[in-house]
Amino acid sequence: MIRKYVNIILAVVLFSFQVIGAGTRVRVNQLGYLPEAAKQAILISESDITVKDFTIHDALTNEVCGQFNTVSHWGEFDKFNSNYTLDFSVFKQTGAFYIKTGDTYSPIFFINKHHFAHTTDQLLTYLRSRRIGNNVSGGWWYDASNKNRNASVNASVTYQLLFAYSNYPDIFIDAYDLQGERKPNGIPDVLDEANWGLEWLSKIQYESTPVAINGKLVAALALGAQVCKSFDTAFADRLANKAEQIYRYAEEQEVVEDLFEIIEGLQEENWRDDMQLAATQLYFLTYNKQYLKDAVTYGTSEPVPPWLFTACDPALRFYPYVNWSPYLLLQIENPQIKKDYLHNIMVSLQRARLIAQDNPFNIGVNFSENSNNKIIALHNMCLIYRQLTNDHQFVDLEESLFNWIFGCNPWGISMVTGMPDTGTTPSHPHIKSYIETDQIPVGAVVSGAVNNTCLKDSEIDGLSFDGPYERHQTEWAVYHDHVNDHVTNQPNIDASAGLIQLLAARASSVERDYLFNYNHYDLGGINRFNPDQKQILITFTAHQYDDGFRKIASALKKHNVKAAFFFSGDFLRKSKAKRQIKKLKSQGHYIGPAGNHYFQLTDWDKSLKSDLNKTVFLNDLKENYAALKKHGISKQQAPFFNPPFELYDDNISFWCKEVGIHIIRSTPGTDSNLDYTFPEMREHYYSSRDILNKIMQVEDKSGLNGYILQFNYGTNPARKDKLYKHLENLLMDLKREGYEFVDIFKAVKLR
Ligand SMILES: [Ca+2]
Ligand SMILES: [Ca+2]
Repeated sequence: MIRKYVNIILAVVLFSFQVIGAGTRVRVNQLGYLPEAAKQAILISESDITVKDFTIHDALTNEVCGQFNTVSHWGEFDKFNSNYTLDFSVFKQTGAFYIKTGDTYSPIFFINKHHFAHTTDQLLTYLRSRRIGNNVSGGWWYDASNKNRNASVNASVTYQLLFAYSNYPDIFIDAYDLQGERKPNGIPDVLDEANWGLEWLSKIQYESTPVAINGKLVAALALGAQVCKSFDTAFADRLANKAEQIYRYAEEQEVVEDLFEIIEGLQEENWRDDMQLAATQLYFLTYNKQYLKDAVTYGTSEPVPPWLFTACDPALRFYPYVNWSPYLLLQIENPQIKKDYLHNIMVSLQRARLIAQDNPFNIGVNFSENSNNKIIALHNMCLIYRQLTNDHQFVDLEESLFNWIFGCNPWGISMVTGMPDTGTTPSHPHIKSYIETDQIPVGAVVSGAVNNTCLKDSEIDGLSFDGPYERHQTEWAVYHDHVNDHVTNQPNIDASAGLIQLLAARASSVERDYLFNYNHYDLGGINRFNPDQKQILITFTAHQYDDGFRKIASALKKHNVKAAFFFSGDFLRKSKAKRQIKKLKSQGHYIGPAGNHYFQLTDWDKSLKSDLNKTVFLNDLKENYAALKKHGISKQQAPFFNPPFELYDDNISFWCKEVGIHIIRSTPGTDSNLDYTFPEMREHYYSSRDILNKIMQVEDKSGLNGYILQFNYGTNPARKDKLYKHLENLLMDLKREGYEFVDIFKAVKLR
């Protein structure tokens, strides 16, 4: 017994005396981790420190959710004297969390696969916002700071969209049409966007276009023909003919250009990679053996991506950053070709791993221009390799590259504007819309960090920058969130297109049913769910009164309805609440928070109460969760919050989102929640008959699909005509009309 006691004291002493020095930061992937994935955070410190363990806490309640000693010391790196990897792969809870070690805290991060469900839509929205011209004469996507046409980048973006779709056809939604209008057209939006690219690319004067671009045109058009076949045969045929026509021209062209090697003014110096992909896509389109032969011949000159073997290559010297041909050829039934390409891919990824071993962030690229494009490209190479071979040896590299993009980097910044909306993201990007109007579009990937040596003599060399990120610059990697830095902080569409593939892979782990968010939102709170389903969610709220308990519980039981109950902290602390909540829990109902003291959060005009701020609000909510905990209900089980009087604003929704909570309220229009009124309120009084009639009127007129009907759990004794006495009949009537009553998780599909 004594020994055990001593051990406990030692453990406490060790933990509390763990000294964390100045300039210590824990970097995480702020967008989030998949529950089943490998999960790592990186600790960097300018001081010489020892880290042995860390804890993971719920972002709102601060409760310890896990304690870990899975810490590995990386050693010194550049100006950071201490670097550690904190591994929490075994932690699979879902929600919003932070890491704490000593007195250092990480930013908040999320673990939840559904977090990835709609990220590709956001990136497509960004691309849509880059459209210019029209698709009759040929519209294109422009990049960050000028509206020039760039056929090379447009072809690569188009190809990447088509490639992402062909790998993950099920995850893309249909909310927009070809013109980019918000109108579903039966075609996944990623293909509408690809179509925008294909229209222009198919009209380009290829006779006056360099071979490197013509190769890209062929690859995009041929893949477009393959993918679009099932949507529009005529369009697909047109693309296929054009692809072969350009290919025949480009084949002749290469012989001439080979003598000159690099055309004046063209930044890109490799073209056989483009012709290899062109030939490969034509082979998969036509199964003409000559194309396969061509692909193999072109491939011999560039077996691996050159940028993995160079230090300071200019942005587009080796473009595009991934040549998918080797990965596609891995799939054909020819043992020699298979083996050759497998070797080449392994050489590329092993080279990347060697680079990654030299830095604590495990990043396998050299920091030359457009490093984020390369990081995303390498990630996608690891991913596709793993999927094709089932060899998982590069999965750590894959996750580290993904983590870097979303904040696991020296600066702790996500490299994508506005993603996640709760995170630290570029706030001064070098992009025209921000420079001219202060607007930052969501989903723009900035070009990324560059090695200090490569920056020498660049246009930003010699400019002085200040701000919180400067402390984290190293010789290895320099990044400025500054509008004047067009080298590291200028978004580019190529990287955003590549990121679609990355996020599509994560989104594909989400069940199809959950991919499409049909919820309706008001000020960031859910006020209706899928209107295409004949389903209703029944909710109750309680603070002061509980007289409805018996009737409500029995009506719900009788009709086997799983409802959602929102209780204030004051209610939960009452002694009689215990028995009621036990019963409701045993019947399978959801029980969640309604505000600790049920204080009004905003005025009726939705302006925030003057004494309310984020800390006050979150502390109040925390107290409500503490009261729920006493009834054995954790925050994890209760992520939906129904604000007092259903009053809230955008700020409150955002604060909730940051700590992993969703606001939900009733669907306006049925007056169901007016059952608290009593006759003394005169013209503001609503009898049960009034309310029930109104509900059935709405049903009759437009249906109640996806409606959230909210009632009061108890009401003022002055109201004698209690609506809950009619609940059983109401449920029966609605059932008779064909409605299904669903529980809150099934209704809003956010978990
Ligand atoms: Ca569409
Ligand atoms: Ca090229």
